[in-house]
Amino acid sequence: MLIIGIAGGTGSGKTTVVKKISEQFSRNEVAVLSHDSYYYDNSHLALEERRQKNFDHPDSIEFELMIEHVKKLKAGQAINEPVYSFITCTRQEETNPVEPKHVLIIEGILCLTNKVLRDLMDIKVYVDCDSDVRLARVIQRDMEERGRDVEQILTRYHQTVRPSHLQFIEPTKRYADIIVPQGGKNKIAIQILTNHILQTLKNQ
Ligand code: UZR
Ligand code: MG
Repeated sequence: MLIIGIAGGTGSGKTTVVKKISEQFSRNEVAVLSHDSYYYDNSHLALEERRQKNFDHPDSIEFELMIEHVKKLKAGQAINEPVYSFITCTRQEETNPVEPKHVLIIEGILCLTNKVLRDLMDIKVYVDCDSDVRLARVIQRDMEERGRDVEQILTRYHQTVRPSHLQFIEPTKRYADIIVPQGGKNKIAIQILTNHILQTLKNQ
């Protein structure tokens, strides 16, 4: 199994890069694990308290469970990925079954911050994007998909998203084998990555 880690700031285009790579393979070849699914469950807190949490801090993710799942997939076993709601900031009752495939893509803002997880990856990618472009995207997306208004998004951006990006996320660029500028728009980088995956699969 080839394991690829894709990190980068919020709104940098990670999900788009993953989608564009996956589209070039058949469904039974690529599995995707997003670390957004592994946010700790916060149901013991009141909704307002949950929303105050710093979700851009490595401690907000249950890396132990994610690592256990990656190791299982690598060993050829299926896992049940948790399902997390950004609206309620809690884990849902249901889980999402993930089967082992030839390629496993792990994506998430903080996925290169954890050494154990990093060491499980064969290729590490950092999707780079200017922070004004990221913020513009996050405003639009969080209003449409994550039930926030502009004021809440900007307050959070200044209080936790930006400082944590600078402290935890941006520095993981140094671990990347490949840095992809302009995220999902970067057709050449996506093609190079896809070709590399195809080549590796062929040689396996
Ligand atoms: P991506 N996040 C939430 O907004 N709510 C949650 O319950 C959990 C996470 C946000 C988080 C981070 N912080 O910037 C973003 N904020 O999800 C990462 N605000 O997700 O990589 O898809 O942008
Ligand atoms: Mg995403």
